[in-house]
Amino acid sequence: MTRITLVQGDITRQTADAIVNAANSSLLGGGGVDGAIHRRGGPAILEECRRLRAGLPHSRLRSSGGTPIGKGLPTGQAVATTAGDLDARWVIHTVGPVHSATEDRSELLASCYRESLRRADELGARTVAFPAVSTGIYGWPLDDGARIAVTTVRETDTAVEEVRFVLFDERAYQAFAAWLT
Ligand code: AR6
Repeated sequence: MTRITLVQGDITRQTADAIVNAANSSLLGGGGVDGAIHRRGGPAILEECRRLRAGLPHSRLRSSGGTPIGKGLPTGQAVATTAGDLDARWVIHTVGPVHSATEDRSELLASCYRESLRRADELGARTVAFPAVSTGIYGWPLDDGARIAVTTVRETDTAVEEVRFVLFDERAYQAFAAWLT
């Protein structure tokens, strides 16, 4: 049985086997959790992201000049790297969907949690810290993001013993707590 716990705070201050990053397809960093992880985790994470990126398949999409674009990790998937200077063994980078008012992308958000746990199982991670994927820059409403996070983890068959949601502020913490009662 996977235990689900909640903590309010900065995910880069956590001790866990794996810390999940709310990344983007480029895997080259950004703001929010992603920026914080690369800042505190140091350059080793970005170095490995670059190597991983080089091995990812090119999209068939081409720019007008014929150069492939859209290369990167598809939304809903997850890859693992070193955790650099963070107090963890791995960072699992997952790409959440940008929220859309016209298209239901819930399945992609659920996939982020499932795929991250699958990577965690492959690595043998027993404690995994997650942020509230997509609920920041990607605009997913917090309550719905919390619902998808909690129900997906509950429904996923995994050897991970503790899934810890690390919520940045009181509002996010309460949104998750509401789905755990
Ligand atoms: N610890 C825990 N939670 C945090 C932290 C932190 N240090 N910082 C922010 N949050 P976001 P997204 C919360 O924007 O919505 C990046 O540029 C935040 O309040 O980090 O998936 C990437 O490169 C929110 O609830 O991720 C992508 O381009 C949640 O973490 C894009 O942002 C997620 O916010 C991804 O956007």
